[in-house]
Amino acid sequence: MQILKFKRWAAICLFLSGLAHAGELRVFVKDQHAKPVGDAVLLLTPVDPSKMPRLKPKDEVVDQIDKEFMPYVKPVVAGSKIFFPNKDNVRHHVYSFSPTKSFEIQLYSGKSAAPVVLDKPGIVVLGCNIHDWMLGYIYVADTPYFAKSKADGTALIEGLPEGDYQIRIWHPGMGMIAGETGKQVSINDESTGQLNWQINVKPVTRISRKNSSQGPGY
Ligand SMILES: [Cu+2]
Repeated sequence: MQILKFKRWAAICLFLSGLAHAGELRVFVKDQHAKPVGDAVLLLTPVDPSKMPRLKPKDEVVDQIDKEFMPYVKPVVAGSKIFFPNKDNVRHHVYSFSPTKSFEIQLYSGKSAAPVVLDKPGIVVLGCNIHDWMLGYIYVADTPYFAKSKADGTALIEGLPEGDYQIRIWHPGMGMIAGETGKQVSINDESTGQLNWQINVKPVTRISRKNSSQGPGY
């Protein structure tokens, strides 16, 4: 009886400590030339499907600034509402023809448009009918455990309960595949896991059109 009580107490302590300290994983993303890769999305899925928490959709923002989508790559959890505020003093006509979600919205300067709900996991490619160079990506994740790599190639996925995870990576230079998989990681509450990942990406050239020659109104 005494042992049983102790075990239950130990189990409660373990549960509480699990809540207090979640694990984290730092991933270093490099390309085929060993250069750091920014804008890569890292996603972790518990190997045991019963450990997958319910997704909590959020309100997210993809801005239009200087005739570009900001950020260029935006990972969001499935079900999230995406707002497209227009910070430019010109009009934009944002569209997606992606199977994940197809939509078109007219964005007038200073007016807010209705948000778009992205409930299906996958990739949404954003374009603009007025500025044909404008290109952006929304990665709609089917897991709450994700992060995007910074320009130095590092991504930190936080708030991970201890356990085993399948990890995926996606980058615009990998095209429309859902992500490269195959790696499994074990997360420990007490330490930060480290993982190096080298991916093959096609070069993505982005030219700033901040001072585009097109006149006002465009
Ligand atoms: Cu535009």
